[in-house]
This record gives sequence, structure tokens and C-alpha cells, in this order.
Amino acid sequence: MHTNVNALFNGLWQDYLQITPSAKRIHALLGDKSGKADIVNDHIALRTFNIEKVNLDKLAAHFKAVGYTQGGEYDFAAKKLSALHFQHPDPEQPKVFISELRVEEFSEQTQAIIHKLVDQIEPSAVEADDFLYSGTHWQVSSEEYRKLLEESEYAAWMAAWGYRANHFTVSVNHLLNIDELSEVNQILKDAGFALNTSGGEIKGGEDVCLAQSSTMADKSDVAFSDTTLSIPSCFYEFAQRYPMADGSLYQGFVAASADKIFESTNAS
Ligand code: OOG
Ligand code: NI
Repeated sequence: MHTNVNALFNGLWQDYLQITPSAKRIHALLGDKSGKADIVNDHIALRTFNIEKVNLDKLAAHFKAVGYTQGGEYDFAAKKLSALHFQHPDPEQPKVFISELRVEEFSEQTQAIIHKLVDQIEPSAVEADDFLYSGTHWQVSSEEYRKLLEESEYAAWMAAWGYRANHFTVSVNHLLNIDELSEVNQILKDAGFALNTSGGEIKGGEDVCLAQSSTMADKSDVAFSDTTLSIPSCFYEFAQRYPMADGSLYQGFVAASADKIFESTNAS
């Protein structure tokens, strides 16, 4: 496991860039419009299965090793997901949202495919420095991918992409010359980006102390065991945080909004 938080995030970022070409364009676009070269990352998100070998706790251990502690707990009944967020004592470090699929709630067929994937992971890989940006550790066919897609887009995404950040998030609060998330959305649309409109372009708002929007995921090639397909990879998110009653900015997530953000990896 990494002991340096920057090394961990650099590994995650470099891997994400390889399958998310929009990320560089978005940085250039917002950096330019806001008069600020550096974009501050509000948070990243990671996905996994709740199988002991690779469950949420196993991913979280990599963040705990660099000083993160647990924040809020979130439940997504319809998507059969549980999630936790983690934060660092240094508020300038990104927050981390980790979810896990409740595998036992799916059909026997889906469970069998998922277990077959996880069984192929070398146990020691889970604690390696690069685990959180190591991608897949298994062979999966396009047929199995399609089968998973019928029951859970999340399961299918995991089968195709494995362990990596599924998004980074621009902190709108830190942009210069841009005050509102709606302005960011307009800049993105004017530049031709497709936004996730599930639940509206802006999810949440000042009333829940967090407004969020996201692009629809880029597409990138995945070499399945039988064929190569171009499928949704990763997306970019934009978050504006508002102060709570005590005056400090809300640092958590909002389950109703997150439920829609997950859909950014749906085929559009
Ligand atoms: C995470 C979706 C939730 C947020 O900011 O609410 C999320 C995912 O797609 O894995 O990122
Ligand atoms: Ni997010």
C-alpha cells in the first residue's frame, strides 16, 4: 500500500486519463474560463463487490494507510449497493466515495459470473500499491458482460473495468471567475459535452448543501476474451458545496443525488 497520499492519487489520475480523454479537455476548458490552471479535485469514487476478498473495507484500507478516516454511510436499495465516504484531516485532500455491490441479492447466474471473476484475483494483489488502479484481474467474455448488464450496469462496468477511479470531480468552489455549477454546465454543453440528465442536470442543491452534475462517461475499448468492444468507461463530475448551519462547508454526499450520478456510466 502507498504511504504517500499524493503517490496514490497520482497513480489513480494517470490510469483514469488513459481511458477518459475528456478529462484533459475539461481541465483545459475550465482552467481557461476560470483563469486558474490548477483544478482542485473534490472527490473520486471507486466501485467493488461485497465479496470478502475485495470488499469495500479492502479498498478503504489503502486510504486509511495514508490518513483517511470514515465519514458517512449510504444505501442504494434499488441498485443493491452500499457505500461509505472517507476524508482526510487535510481538507485540501480529495474525499473518497467507495461503494460495493451486494452480490448475494442478485440471481444465481449473476452471482456465479461475479464469483468467477473475483476468484481469479491473486490475493496479494489486493494489498499492492497499485491495486486501486490495477484494472481487471480476470478474463471475461462479451457474453458475460451482456448478461451482467441485464441485471446491473454497475456489475457490468466492474467486470469490464475493474479497480480504478470511475470519476474525478472538479470542485466548483475553487474555480475563479465561475461562481455557480450552472455556469460550469453551460460551458461544458457549449463545448459539446453530454451531461448526465438523470434526475435533472443538477442533482441536489443548496437545500442539501451539495449540488452535483456530471458528464456521461467516455467510451473506450475493452478486450473481452472473445472480442473487443467500445463501451462506457469513466466520467467527470462537478460539485459545488454549501455551508451548513455552523458555517462550515458540507463534506458529505447525498444519497438521492449519488443514485443518479451512478448512471453516468450507462450507455447513453
Ligand atoms: C459513484 C456515484 C456517487 C457522488 O458524488 O455522489 C458519487 C459511482 O458512480 O461509483 O460519485
Ligand atoms: Ni462523485
